[in-house]
Amino acid sequence: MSTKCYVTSNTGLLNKGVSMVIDCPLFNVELKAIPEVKSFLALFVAELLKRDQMRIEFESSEPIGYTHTIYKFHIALNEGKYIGTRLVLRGTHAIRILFTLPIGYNVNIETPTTEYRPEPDMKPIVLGRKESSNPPRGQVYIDTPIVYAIFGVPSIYTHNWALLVEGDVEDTVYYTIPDLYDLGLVDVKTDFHCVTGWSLRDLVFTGVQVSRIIEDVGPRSSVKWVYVESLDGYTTIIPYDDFNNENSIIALEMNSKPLDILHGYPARLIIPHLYGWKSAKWIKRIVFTSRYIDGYWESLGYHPRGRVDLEERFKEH
Ligand SMILES: Nc1nc2c(c(=O)[nH]1)N[C@H]1C(S)=C(S)[C@@H](COP(=O)(O)O)O[C@H]1N2
Ligand SMILES: [Mo]
Repeated sequence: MSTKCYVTSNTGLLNKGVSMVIDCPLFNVELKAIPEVKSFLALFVAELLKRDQMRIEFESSEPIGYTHTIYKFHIALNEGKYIGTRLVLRGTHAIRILFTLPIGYNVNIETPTTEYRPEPDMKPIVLGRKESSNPPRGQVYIDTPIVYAIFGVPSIYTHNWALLVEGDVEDTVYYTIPDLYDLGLVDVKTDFHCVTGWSLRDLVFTGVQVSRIIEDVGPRSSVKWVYVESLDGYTTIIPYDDFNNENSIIALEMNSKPLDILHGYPARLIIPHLYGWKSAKWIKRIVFTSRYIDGYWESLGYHPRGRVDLEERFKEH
């Protein structure tokens, strides 16, 4: 059972009462039914957390696309606290297991742990998809947008809102809303794909091409990643080459109107060829960096890049 696990933490997790995530890739573990899932979990937990008196409670299962499923369990601790467990399956194969440890609970992990450090994948980027009435693999088109706000909708004070762009750059720049309009806007007509399996067709976003911002700040040649922080505490990370795509924009409008507050007003990222969780809403800070850092969903096992055409839903090792 011994495997190498990653340990990660960030303020988004802390907001959720989680002090750290232990994320363990699994290889060739076939589980055909829930009882098998549960007994596998019990074994794994006994090994990793050195606890054998445990109550494991099933919480829910969630399909992710057609091929993946997340099974969520609780391992009950004292005082109503619990260790959250997410078992990620592709078909009948368990590919990762993640534990979310509550604040104030310490474990001695005897399994070797390390930090997740992917190299950005340099496979050429496909620009958009050819016109097709079929959604990408594992996705279904729906008609009405679903709003996601994992930390709730933040309060926005437009008069003192500014977007800070910094990191390994020649010039740090703050943009107010008028500053962004002054840079000139472009329209991007695109489908939008949430990793959980829903897609929206033909949305029109209007905003500033990120290449304009890149011209302004001048990222250094060491830059490989772009880390994004939002007003609600949400974070995500994008490979620099995917960020710097001609279809990537800092969107201010959707379907010819200023963004609705629920969809990220005053500004959100739109990176059409990546799953929706990379398109952070209510953005406040963009950091160019040579170093990979997990954002919120990446710390819960989701892919460092998230390309839709390659179905990059979860981390692969
Ligand atoms: N700040 C912030 N940005 C976010 C999220 C969020 O919870 N907070 N959810 C992400 C996810 S998972 C998706 S699919 C899209 C959904 O965009 P929508 O709410 O405009 O439909 O926003 C992304 N950006
Ligand atoms: Mo999503």
